[in-house]
Amino acid sequence: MEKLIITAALTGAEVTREQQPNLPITPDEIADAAFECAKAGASIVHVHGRYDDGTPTQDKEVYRQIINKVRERCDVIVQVSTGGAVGMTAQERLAPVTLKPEMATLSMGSVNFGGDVFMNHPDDMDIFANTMKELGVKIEYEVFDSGMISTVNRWLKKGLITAPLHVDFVLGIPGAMAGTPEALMYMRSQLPAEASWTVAGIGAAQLPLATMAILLGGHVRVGFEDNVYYRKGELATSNAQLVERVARISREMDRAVATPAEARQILGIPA
Ligand code: KMH
Ligand code: ZN
Repeated sequence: MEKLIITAALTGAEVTREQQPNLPITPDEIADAAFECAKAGASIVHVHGRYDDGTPTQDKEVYRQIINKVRERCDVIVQVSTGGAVGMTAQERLAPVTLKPEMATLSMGSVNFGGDVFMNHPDDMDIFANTMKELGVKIEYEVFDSGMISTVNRWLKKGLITAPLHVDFVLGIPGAMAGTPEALMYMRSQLPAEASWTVAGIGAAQLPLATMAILLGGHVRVGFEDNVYYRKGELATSNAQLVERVARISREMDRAVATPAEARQILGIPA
């Protein structure tokens, strides 16, 4: 089986220091967390910008610092968020892509998101996809609900996007697709042929869905953006602790963990 790509979603836009005291916020803290996660087996870091007071931002300069500081510390694929935070404009959200990171996310539709609505207008999604294509940024299609994988398939059929595709199933957001084994099996059954996939289980769904992905030949995303606990009632001490556990389970199951160079090869990112 293909080696396992582990993505560490280090910060997100919603989690606070009150919920997770070890949440990395500043570019230096994010770079430290990226280094520790890379050491533990992550080959991708999914990053969100924050101002020093914790407010989410898509400010290009904040992302520039994050990317440069991560690169100074270690070799890992930096994947910038274009989801940003609920309520940001599409233009704001797209800003970090102009830095030409190796990878960026592209949310494939609108969805209720806890008590909010995460808006992704089809026209904006088109602009995001075209910009990423033009700049040579590898897209990770973020799929929160079943209609979004249909959209990936529709785009592929129309020739708007081309293989090799990499899809991330984000499962367990209140208002979106459930974080259950059945939901993951359905999503996987809808994947275009040859596409690679990752699962990001939210909260308590993180570990069971990660374990399923290891078995099924998918890839895994863990980290504080999606889950702040190590187990019920016990906060994780770091993002790296969550990465380490997934790497350990994978190795125990005889599935080796990909290095960043191997992940680039699997995803079709130029070295
Ligand atoms: N913060 C969420 C509203 C992404 O990074 O691409 C969206 C999000 C998706 O986190
Ligand atoms: Zn994100």
